Amino acid sequence: MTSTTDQRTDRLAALRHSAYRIRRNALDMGEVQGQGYVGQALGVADILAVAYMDQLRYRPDDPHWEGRDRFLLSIGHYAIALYAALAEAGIIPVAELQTYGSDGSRLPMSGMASYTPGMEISGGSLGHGLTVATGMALGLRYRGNDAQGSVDPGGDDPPAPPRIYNLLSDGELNEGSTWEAAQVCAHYGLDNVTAIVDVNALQADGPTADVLRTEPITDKWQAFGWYAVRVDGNDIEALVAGFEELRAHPGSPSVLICDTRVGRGVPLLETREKAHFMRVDADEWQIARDQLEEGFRG
Ligand SMILES: Cc1ncc(C[n+]2csc(CCOP(=O)(O)OP(=O)(O)O)c2C)c(N)n1
Ligand SMILES: [Mg+2]
Repeated sequence: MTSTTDQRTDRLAALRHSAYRIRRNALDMGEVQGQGYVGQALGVADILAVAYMDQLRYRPDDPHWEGRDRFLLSIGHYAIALYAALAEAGIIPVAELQTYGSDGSRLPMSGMASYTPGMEISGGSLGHGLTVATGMALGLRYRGNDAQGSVDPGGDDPPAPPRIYNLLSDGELNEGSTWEAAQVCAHYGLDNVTAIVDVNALQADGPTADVLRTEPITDKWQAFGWYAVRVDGNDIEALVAGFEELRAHPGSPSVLICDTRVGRGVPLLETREKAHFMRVDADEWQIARDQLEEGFRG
């Protein structure tokens, strides 16, 4: 018989493999365009692996299922990361990633809800994700979400109300609208809202610490009435534990603050100077894939 420890070890190993494939998917898409927000995608791959392959409830063949957890990507420029995860989750075919950013593709370079299955909102105007999450959570509450929307009649999902997740960036902590939404969530005790902050310490104009200081991030969320946990966002085990801790906390919204590294898993890209939007030479993509595989296989 398999012990609980063995099961957890297997679960973490499967998630590490998913994170590897998400990174692979992102590199493959990056190669199609020769450039893009590849560094961010590599940085959040572990978060997305744990979210999509361990935490979120959804039906891959029915992206609009009422009982699904909603994952809102307010950072429209991170679309490449989400596509990589949606492919890993079986919501879009892996082969379709080759159309990334091309005319007529369902996978535009900035996230568009009307184009892509599983893309809940059109992000890109930074600072709006948490405001939409707040409205969705209130809407679900007023609709009596737990009675109507969340029970999966055909499946064996537990009948819990849908959760709303918002992945936001450290740059979005500079937006007043983020903090307005944070106040509203806390005021209404929206404990089905979970914010996930990608603290990659970077923005388009340079390091976040130079553009507009956001620290101490945990203290700020706590002061706004949120249950806040900060983890190494590139540590699968810490992420799983963090999500579990948030889930077990009722009565207030919760936030997982994730410190990540841009380009994580590909040394060639971890050390790029212009990391916000990367141009990668044609012959470097295979080097990147090789480095990724080498790091994963250990
Ligand atoms: C409201 C708004 N202001 C400015 C921009 C332009 N912009 C696009 S990405 C970006 C950087 C924001 O920081 P972050 O998301 O942390 O960047 P990254 O980690 O991807 O480098 C900015 C300022 C925008 N999209 N929306
Ligand atoms: Mg950033």
